[in-house]
Amino acid sequence: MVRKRARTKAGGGTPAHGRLRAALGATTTALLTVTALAALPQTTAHAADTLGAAAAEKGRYFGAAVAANRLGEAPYVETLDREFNSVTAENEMKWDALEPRRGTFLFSRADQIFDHARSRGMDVRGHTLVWHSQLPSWVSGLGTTELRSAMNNHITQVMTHYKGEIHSWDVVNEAFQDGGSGARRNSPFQSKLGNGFIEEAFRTARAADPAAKLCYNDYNTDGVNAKSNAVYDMVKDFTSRGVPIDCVGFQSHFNSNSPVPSDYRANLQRFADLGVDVQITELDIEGSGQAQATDYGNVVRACLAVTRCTGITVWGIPDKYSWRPSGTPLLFDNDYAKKPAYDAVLGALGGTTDPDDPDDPGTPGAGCTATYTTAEQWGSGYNGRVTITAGSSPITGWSVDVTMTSPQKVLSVWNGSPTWDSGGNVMTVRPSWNGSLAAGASTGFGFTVSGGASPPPQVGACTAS
Ligand code: G2I
Repeated sequence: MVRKRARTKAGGGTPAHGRLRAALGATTTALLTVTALAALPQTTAHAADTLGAAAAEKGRYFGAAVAANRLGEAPYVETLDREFNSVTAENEMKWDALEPRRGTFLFSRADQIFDHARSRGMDVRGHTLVWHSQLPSWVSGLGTTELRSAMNNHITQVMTHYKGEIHSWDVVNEAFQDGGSGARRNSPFQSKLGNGFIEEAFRTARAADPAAKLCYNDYNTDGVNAKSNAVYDMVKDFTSRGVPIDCVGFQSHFNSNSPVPSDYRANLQRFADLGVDVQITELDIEGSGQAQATDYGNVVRACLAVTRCTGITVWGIPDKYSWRPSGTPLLFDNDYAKKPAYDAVLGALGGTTDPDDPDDPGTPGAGCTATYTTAEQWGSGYNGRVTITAGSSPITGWSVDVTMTSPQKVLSVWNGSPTWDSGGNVMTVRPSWNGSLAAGASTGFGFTVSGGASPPPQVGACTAS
């Protein structure tokens, strides 16, 4: 059995949830230590230097979507194994892959990914049980009674195969329409089983694997809008009636037409306030350079600001294998070099890149990067620190926008000169005395905020002069 083999290899068969709980316990201690050290000037604390390790120190997982047919490529596997501690099968656990003919289940491709991950101690996200897309035609051809039985059988067979080993399952994916209607999307499930199909799928899933977190997953629900309101109402209804649901997945596919919403964190928080976990499940952001890096950093900071945001998955590893490669939306370039977006994510997670690592060039070319950390926090405020690092050419000046959330106010700024926008919550910080930096050199500024220990500020791109 795949499950038993994977458990043995994973070392002692600790179930995914047990390991997550252990990581959370360790995190509390690690956070206290880091906070205490950060308060002491001149002290160097060891910071994690991979995405997975840095996220684990914050009690989160950091995952990637993986394709089975890339597992023979050395740099792909090297990057996956080094950086990530959770894996989602990009296509291999979808209905057309697992049950192409009624009652014939083909697990080998999915098991390849599952075994790779579990044998290395990574968590696995299950994606996805009930979805209108990548659905074999035999399913769409069924009548109501047969469709109900096929849906419940598919959920039960697949979840039983991986029972106790998948930390979260996307039970239902993309069941709501885009646009302002808030209506359900038309699909064989919707048209034949009606609104109740979602509830039925979740009840069947709970019975099949009680240890798995059961998620509803969708896109264009990342900010507050008609579609996310409809999902919100469904989750609220489910939790009030005891329908089993544990998490909501926010796919977070962003580009210039669909940018990171300004109320991203607030939207995650309102779902968390319903008593479910939230997860960023398919993150990718089209773009390049500092603009892309800033967006990635902001997404990570939003997750960290929401206690119940338990992890982030990026939808692929190098740009060339993204489902939309021309948008270069991922953290690694086509040669697996870390992009500025990688540095921003690692920085936001509290890790640091290793300056001696030849595979980690940081930001190429002129320019600068800005990374944010909270140095100290107390009941009603915090001290923030922004580190400015020059790229591969010297710079003579820099500027960074830092945005606070009302009613937060900045009480003081050191090692930087602020100017304020008319609304009073965005400050543009320029050097006081520390504008000239040699290539690769760093400086920083700090500031004290009152009016709330969270959320952390949104830190924009660094502009060099
Ligand atoms: O479209 C992006 C994602 C939106 N949310 C749900 C995700 O499951 C979805 O993933 C994408 C995969 O990244 C693509 O790789 O889902 C697509 C299908 O809806 C996947 O594309 C398919 C191609 O359309 C097929 O032609 C191809 O055979 O990938 C298949 C396997 O490579």
